[in-house]
Amino acid sequence: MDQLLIALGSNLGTKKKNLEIAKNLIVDQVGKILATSNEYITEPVGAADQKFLNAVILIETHHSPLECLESLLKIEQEMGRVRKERWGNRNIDLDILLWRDKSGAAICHQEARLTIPHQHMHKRLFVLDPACDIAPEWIHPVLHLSLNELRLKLLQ
Ligand code: A4P
Ligand code: MG
Repeated sequence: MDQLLIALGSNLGTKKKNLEIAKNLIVDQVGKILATSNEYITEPVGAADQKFLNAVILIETHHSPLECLESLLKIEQEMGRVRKERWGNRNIDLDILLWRDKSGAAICHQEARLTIPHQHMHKRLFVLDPACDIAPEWIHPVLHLSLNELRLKLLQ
């Protein structure tokens, strides 16, 4: 089966609960969770002004990258709709970071609605810290460095 890394982030509402709900929906709609990182409280990067809770999970799936993206967008929408009425903001972000086919080869995907590897992942400690908990040796197929090497570069 194919494997993928998914980054989860929440900065609104009950953040820990949001990650739990998202993980349960991912199990229902995308595939089995093989590994879960620690959860990190992180300073907001960019426009957001509230701290985030970030994590990364390793999933195995029968679905294609685009099918998984559709499921993740649907989950965001399902969760967002509830929050929207209450908080007027989105409370969950689900991004596909990296993809491996059944032979373990890294798969790249390049189009407007889906870019794999995720285009900002190598610049973000809030992604690389949790990713390195569970997949430090995975290679970024464009930069040809492991996630651990990318993380160390950012820490320099
Ligand atoms: N899309 C393309 N490639 C992908 C991919 N690999 N995975 C498209 C998921 N989606 C992908 O995403 C917009 C569109 O990107 C999707 O419709 C999909 O077709 P979005 O999640 O709706 O929009 P967004 O959240 O505004 O953009 P993005 O890029 O996910 O936001 P960022 O840049 O990730 O910023 N600070 C901390 N500490 N922790 C965080 O988690 N997150 C953000 C969100 C800002 N600051 C943060 C954090
Ligand atoms: Mg996103």
